[in-house]
Amino acid sequence: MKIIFATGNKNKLNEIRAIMDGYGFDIVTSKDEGIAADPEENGESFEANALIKAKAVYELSDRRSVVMADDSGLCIDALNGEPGIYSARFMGHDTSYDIKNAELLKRMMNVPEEERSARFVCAVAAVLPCGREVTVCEAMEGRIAHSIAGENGFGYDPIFFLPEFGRTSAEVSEQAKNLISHRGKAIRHMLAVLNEELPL
Ligand code: ITT
Repeated sequence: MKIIFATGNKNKLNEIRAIMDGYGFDIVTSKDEGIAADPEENGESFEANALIKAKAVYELSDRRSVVMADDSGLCIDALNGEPGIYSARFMGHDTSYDIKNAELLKRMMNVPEEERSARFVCAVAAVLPCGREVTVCEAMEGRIAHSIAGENGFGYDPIFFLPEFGRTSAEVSEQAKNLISHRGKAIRHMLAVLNEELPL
């Protein structure tokens, strides 16, 4: 069974491929399929935006494969949930994550330890060949670190501290992150739903 994943984010795609490894799906991107869809992500939730991305590619596909999309981001409680659904667009889409992370640490400078809670959220949407839409959403809880640390992962990983590991999600291995991450949980949740829904 082929899954067309509607993402242009290579880091996400690497994680998704690793998480889905061994389930027997052939994962291709919309670009691999020659589908150029760049819908406006104007939903008000991660789920809504994931569905917008999946539906835009489904509409242009041959409707024989499952189309999936991931919408994710970092929600910081002390910043009223920001950057949230605007995580990719925060300070501009093309601004480097060194700059974005430094800015968030600055905004969190005087926030005490007990108020530094945050979570990575990941919604995964799927449109099945019959047109049925499914969305799931999962989170990984943590805290905003006091400084940037780690080279693994991507995006906001260097400032996301995992208390149970005593390090940031950019300091743990890809395998360790995928076991506990918002994306790992959401993809596995979606695969369990598909297992029920699809005539495999
Ligand atoms: P697509 O829409 O093409 O999939 P995107 O990068 O625009 O790619 P999103 O709109 O879902 O994707 O934005 C997610 C942003 O949230 C991403 O660019 C990162 O900045 C951040 N993010 C999400 N998951 C993350 C993770 O596991 N580690 C670090 N940062 C993450």
